[in-house]
Amino acid sequence: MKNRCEGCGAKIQTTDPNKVGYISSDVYLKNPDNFLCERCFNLTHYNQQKEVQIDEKKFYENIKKISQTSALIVYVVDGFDLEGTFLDNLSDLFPNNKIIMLVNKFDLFLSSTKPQKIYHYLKSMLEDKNIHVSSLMIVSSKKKNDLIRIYNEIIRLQNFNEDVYFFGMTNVGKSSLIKEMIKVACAKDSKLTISNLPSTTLDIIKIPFIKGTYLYDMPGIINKNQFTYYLEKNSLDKVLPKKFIKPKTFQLNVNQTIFIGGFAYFNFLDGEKISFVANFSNDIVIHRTKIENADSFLENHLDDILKIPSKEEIEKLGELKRLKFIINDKKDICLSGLGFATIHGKGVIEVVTYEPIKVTLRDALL
Ligand SMILES: Nc1nc2c(ncn2[C@@H]2O[C@H](COP(=O)(O)OP(=O)(O)OP(=O)(O)O)[C@@H](O)[C@H]2O)c(=O)[nH]1
Ligand SMILES: [Mg+2]
Repeated sequence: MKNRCEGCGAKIQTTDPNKVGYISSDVYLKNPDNFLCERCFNLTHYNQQKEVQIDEKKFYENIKKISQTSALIVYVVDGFDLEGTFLDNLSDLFPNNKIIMLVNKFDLFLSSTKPQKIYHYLKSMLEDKNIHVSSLMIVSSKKKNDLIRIYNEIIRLQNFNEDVYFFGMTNVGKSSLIKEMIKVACAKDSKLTISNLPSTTLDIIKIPFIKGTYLYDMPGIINKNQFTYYLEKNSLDKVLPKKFIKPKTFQLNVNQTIFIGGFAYFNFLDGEKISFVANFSNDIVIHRTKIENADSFLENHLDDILKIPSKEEIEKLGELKRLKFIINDKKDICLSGLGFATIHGKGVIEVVTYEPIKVTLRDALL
């Protein structure tokens, strides 16, 4: 019996349907060359999910081992959640390895967006945090040219014998990048499972690359500060955009509120008229109302207007928190795993969202 699922890397077993790597013995005996576990089969064909646990201790032991080799690290972040998927401790994890940093999902930005803006923003973020990478690229796993550029960069930096590890938080697109890159650049197919469910890849998957070296797809680091961690399939399908995001602009007066579905609301507490640009998935309802109605609005109109998240998801998200931001120029307020609002003007904004969610203020990216 080959012992790993080629979709998620879990150890294949035929005994417990509730544990990872399960294939029924019937299916296994009928087709012993099919090395997709039941969960990957369902994710690929029906997009059904089953809750899983990653073995974090083993994950960090693996990182330690990799950091003691001269492997090349391809570190992936999500361009639409830069702050939420950026790892401040990257240099501690891989102090001696060469690192290619990929900012993925650039296709979600309007076609007029200049990649240089994101490039310069990240360059200074890396400098501020004293993190050194060998190269920084703005890419999309959906763009053939980008996949070839990534391949060429790997070849340029990979010395004789060195393996390549794709690393980053869950859902940033590591498996998609590997799968598409080897298809385009090496004409090879892989069975890697891709889904919008966090923790699709469960264990390290080894894929033959060039000149006897290997590419490794790693499980993503779990991020409990991101909305996606708390969402089920229906909401994930709406929150994670499949195509580019159409920014929605509002002119806001003081004492008005903007709801981002039932995920968060922005109260405009003080200041002169501001412009508010919502950069969130096109399937999330953006709704304006009066501040005086805001707190009750969430409770009263979750089902008929705001739609998502569901009551069960809200229960998992826990208590609401309130954060005040003073805006005096052009700033983004980012909600991890959801998107960001760009605010032009001067004023005080209160963001109300759930306790675990990371909220960051930055100079406007675009
Ligand atoms: N728009 C867009 N979506 C992408 C891109 N790359 C990946 N995705 C989507 O992002 C989601 C996660 O992709 P995966 O490749 O499974 O991500 P991962 O980093 O391997 O995730 P884990 O295995 O959970 O750590 C899927 O819904 C993909 O279709 C991209 O370049 N653009
Ligand atoms: Mg994966």
